[in-house]
Amino acid sequence: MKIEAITLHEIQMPLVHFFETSFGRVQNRRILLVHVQCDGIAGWGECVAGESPHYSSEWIDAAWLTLARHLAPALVGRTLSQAREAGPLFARVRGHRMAKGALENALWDIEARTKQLPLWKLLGGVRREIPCGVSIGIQDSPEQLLGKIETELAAGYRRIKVKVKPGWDLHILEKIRSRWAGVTLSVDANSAYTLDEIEHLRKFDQFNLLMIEQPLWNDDIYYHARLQKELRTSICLDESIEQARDAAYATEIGACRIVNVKVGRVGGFMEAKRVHDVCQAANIPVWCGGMLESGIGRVHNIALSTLENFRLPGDVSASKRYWKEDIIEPEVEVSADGMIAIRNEPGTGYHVREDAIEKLTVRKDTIKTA
Ligand code: OSB
Ligand code: MG
Repeated sequence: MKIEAITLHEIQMPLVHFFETSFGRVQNRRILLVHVQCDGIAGWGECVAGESPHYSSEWIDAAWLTLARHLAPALVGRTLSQAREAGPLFARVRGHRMAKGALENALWDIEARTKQLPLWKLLGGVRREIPCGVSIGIQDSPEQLLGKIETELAAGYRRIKVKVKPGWDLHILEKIRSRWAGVTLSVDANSAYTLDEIEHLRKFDQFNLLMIEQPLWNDDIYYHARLQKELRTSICLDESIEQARDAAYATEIGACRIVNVKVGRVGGFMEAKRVHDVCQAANIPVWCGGMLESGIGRVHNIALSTLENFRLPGDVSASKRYWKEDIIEPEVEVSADGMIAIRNEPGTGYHVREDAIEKLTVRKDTIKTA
């Protein structure tokens, strides 16, 4: 793979419904896509950084500059035989994992199609279908939330996750459980609590939750281990797992019993596979998280979810939950029993609608050899 040019695109797409977490609400997504041109074959990647540095320190405008000034120049003009060789070329740049992941994943896409292999197989996947859950944000009222849950259960989703924060937690869970005593239910706090609130967090135990995701600080592992000892509910770490070493440390000290893997958060497929492997060896199940991706990031999440230790339903759901019209063809669809069937064509198995991307693009920058 001789890398000839890298083009950054910012596209803007409104979400079908706003998405609110403990750190804020988003309605209009700004999405950074990378297009990598190799000799004869091109690939796409999505940088999952948000509109603001609230989920993590990364955000779209910082990722754009990091890609344009540092990461893309480290790749253009080089010849790689495998996508996994990209990581070491980025090593001089600290952090900026979502930016790195976007480029590395585009290279995996290219490598798969060059080898005429489905991406899921190249990654080492084993599943031919994957179970799907939904992540439902904080709503304007409890009634609105219950209405959303009803819709998603009717659509077949196998796990409901609701966002929580102080003031939108126990009373909401009571309402959900009194209507649906048996559904598989999780909560995600996105770091909204502190260790002083242990008595409050203990009250979550009565709701028979599959997990509580990232209750404490985004960069903490140690205090989550303290909290896990006090709770019956399993803790799942999201924000604080940025690399395989974090997963090793977290599982070793008992900071969680489940890990959320987001390919962007850990810097690309290679590190995501390492996180997966570390957790598998520690007998900790993982699942694939989501970042309100367009179709490009979404189908990468689907491919990753075919790895063996992705044992729980992911936040990988149908295109139409997010977008009036997605930028891939076909769109991602979920069956009535809450599964996504894995396509078997070379690459992702989905076609990127470049005409649609051009129409949605609000800025563009190409980096190539001088
Ligand atoms: O914490 O999992 C999270 C979206 C943006 C930022 C952080 C998170 C989320 C989600 C949405 O929960 C998952 C999805 O893409 O549906
Ligand atoms: Mg989360």
